[in-house]
Amino acid sequence: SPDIYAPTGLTYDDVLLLPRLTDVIPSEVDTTSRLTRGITLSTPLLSAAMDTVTESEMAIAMARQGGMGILHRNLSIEEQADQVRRVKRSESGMVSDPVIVGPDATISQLDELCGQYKVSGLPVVGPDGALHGIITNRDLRFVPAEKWSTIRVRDCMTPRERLITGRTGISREDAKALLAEHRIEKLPLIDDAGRLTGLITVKDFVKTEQYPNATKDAEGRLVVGAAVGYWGDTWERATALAEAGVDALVVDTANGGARLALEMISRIKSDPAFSRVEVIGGNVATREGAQALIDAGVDAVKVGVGPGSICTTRVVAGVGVPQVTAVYEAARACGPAGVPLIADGGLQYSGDIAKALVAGADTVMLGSLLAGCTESPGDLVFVNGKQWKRYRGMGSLGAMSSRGRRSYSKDRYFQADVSSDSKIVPEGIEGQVPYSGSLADVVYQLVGGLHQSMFYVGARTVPELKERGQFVRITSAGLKESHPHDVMMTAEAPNYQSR
Ligand code: RVP
Repeated sequence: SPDIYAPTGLTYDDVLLLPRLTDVIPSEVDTTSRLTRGITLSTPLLSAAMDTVTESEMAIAMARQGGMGILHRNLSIEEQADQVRRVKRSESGMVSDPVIVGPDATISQLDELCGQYKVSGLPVVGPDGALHGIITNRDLRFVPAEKWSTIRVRDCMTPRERLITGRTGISREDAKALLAEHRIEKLPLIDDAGRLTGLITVKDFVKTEQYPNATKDAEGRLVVGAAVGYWGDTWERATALAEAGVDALVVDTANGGARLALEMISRIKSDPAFSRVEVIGGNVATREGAQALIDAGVDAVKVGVGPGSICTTRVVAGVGVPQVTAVYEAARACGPAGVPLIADGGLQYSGDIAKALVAGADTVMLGSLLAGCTESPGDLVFVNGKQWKRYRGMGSLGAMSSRGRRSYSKDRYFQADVSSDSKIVPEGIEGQVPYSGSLADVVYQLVGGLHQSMFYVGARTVPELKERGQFVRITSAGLKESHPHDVMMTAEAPNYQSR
């Protein structure tokens, strides 16, 4: 019989990268990497599908920085699909499916729509699709609030005759010129029959220039992923997300080797309704697990059983593989198959990103490192004069029980059949992380760290890093030496907090 004592498992803190002779400098490296078969990121970072990490605000911020967010699934189907739409509408060369309002809607109804989609004005469109006008903040400036429930959109809008419009298919440059010439902020696009076909806004041009590395789809919209399960209403959820324009679905489970999850992947992959959607499967931690996902047809394999900062799977179930070994093993299946690998969980510092890539990953997924950002869901909490944000495992009691605001994710831990909260066996904890400011600043430090890694290793590109990277195994004395030691820290660095 085979030896039941498998080889040693190593994790990020067990290894360091060897410095190599180099003529690369940090500012000239290129961090572009493949997320899935069909999506490439200029920043190889994903935000975790967790209810204290990724909703639309985080997903928008991640895509702008060249990464991507995965919307969590502790939401109703409608709520989650709505989050997808918010990301897809947030900025693009042109919105092909803009939010609209009917001429007979009241100003109160209009205000609600604007709030819901975070926009400042809407095209007014009749039942036949014809453009009647446009209504923006400016048109409402002199309408007293007490009249909002009775006055109608058609009475305050800028009507069609006074509107500057563009033709369907107008070039970026021409659109920009029209906006500038007429000093307007929104340019509705119409076809020969006068029907609204799209909307271009000044804000989109500004954003495009502000975020040159943003991850966008073929139509210029930000990309977004979303988590789904493997049973119950999963099919309905996946369909609603695809209709809302999601770019990638993550069949999100704590055990990607489960037959039900593998079957869901095959089913989604073989249905033409999902032909434009990338499918990510996980989580696995072995070569065998990765191969099963590849055989099921995934576009990327997600690796990580138990490394998460809030995860207790390894102590509750005694199951898992230290993350560097897990990634290395899974990559032995992913590499030959040409399927990208996502290293999910357990990253504590920017240096862990390069370690993950050298071990065999193409991108990494982050929870605790991003949960403290302004863009993550939840309010700031003050404890002992310091600012924190709540962060909890999706397998924690709070996330899986009815005391959570919503709970649709018990099946991530295969406990969907558990009827009462007292019968839940949690595999995660609830906690808090220090408030860390804007995602842009956090990503700047993370990517900056990766640039430094690539410089030391002498790699201009991620494939070069994977080729040239070599590990040295360290001991606990080596780890102690790696961190600041024998000094009392008197100032906090933006990329180093002692824990
Ligand atoms: P970390 O970045 O170390 O905080 O880990 C985040 C990852 O942990 C998630 O992407 C997910 O794979 C995993 N997770 C989420 N919830 C739980 C749990 O409750 N056990 N684990």
